[in-house]
Amino acid sequence: MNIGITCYPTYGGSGVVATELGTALAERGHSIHFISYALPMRLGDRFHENVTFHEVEISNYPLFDFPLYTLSLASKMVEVAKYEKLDIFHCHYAIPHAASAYLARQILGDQRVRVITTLHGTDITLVGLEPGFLPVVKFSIEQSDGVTAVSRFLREKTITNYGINKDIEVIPNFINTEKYRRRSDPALRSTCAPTGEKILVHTSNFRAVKRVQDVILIYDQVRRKVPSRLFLIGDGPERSQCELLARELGLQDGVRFFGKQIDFVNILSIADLFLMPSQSESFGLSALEAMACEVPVISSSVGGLPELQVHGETGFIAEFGDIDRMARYAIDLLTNPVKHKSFALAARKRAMDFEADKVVSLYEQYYQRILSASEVSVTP
Ligand code: GMT
Repeated sequence: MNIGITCYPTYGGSGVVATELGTALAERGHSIHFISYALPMRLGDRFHENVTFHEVEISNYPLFDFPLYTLSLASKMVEVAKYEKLDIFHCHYAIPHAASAYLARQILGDQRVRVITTLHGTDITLVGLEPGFLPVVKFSIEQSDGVTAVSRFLREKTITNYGINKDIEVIPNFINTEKYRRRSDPALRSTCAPTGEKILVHTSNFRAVKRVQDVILIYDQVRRKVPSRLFLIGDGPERSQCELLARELGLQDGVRFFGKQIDFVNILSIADLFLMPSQSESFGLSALEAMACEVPVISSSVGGLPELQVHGETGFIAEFGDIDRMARYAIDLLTNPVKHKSFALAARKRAMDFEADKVVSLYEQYYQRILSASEVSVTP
């Protein structure tokens, strides 16, 4: 198939899923065309024979106070679809990609490119609900030929929040368990935790919904009982506040802010616990990455997290905001080596349920289903 994939190229789960999906499909022989305003972050480190990147240029004519990305993207989609004979536009994150794809499909007319929209999270639970976006989000989801959501939670939210009467296929996020696996590195471990401290990790885009301040407050309780260090990976609007909080609590020796990192399997491989106290999380891809590296997860109970991790087996789940309970769970696991080991192995086992190969096949089958439902011939 010839597939155009549009996603945010920046640090974030939806872009990671789109990029990993595209490269996996390319390895299966499909022709993949990424269409975005910059090279997707995880695409830059590899060359793929069947992958092409098409950059959307945004006009900055002085009349336009605001960049008209939605239109520039639609025009680029039309161009790529014509020249590359695309069968499908696969949009990751509805805003504004699904609207651009709708426009492009209308312009293309007879070429009948199918639009598939994958909903990832705040496009439905937060931003999409703003009055300035809602009618367009609802319309472009309804007009998509196929819609997928990364969890059952997100499918239900889409149906109830928008009153959408449309089949939404749940296709969960996935992980390459060969790449994401624990690799013992005693040298790194002793550099990062020289006196044998336990290592707690959190990775995110440091947006308010991730509650990174809660991560620091949990750690503040943990380190009183268990010698430990906290590693924070990622960056975003809350980072300065978090650095300030860590300093105010006198934690600067125990907390390390690594900033954005592309490949952090080595850090996950020396971690003892992953913290995800989010206020909103439709799936929790970074928790899955940790689980694949045998790191138990302490998380909130929001959104799709209970569909991913099993309370009392792969980690623990607590009410969002219940810092004390999360800290107690963390201390319990960090002070019980036998229990910790069994949770670590269960986390890895659970992660295998989301193995990339299986889930990429689900997407492939879904593409075929959408194409055949609309009686279109597929290019090989
Ligand atoms: O929805 C967002 O704010 C951004 C998006 C992203 O690009 O990281 O995150 C969502 O998509 C991820 C990949 O499907 C999920 O793992 C995250 O749970 C989800 N974030 C939220 O729901 C807050």
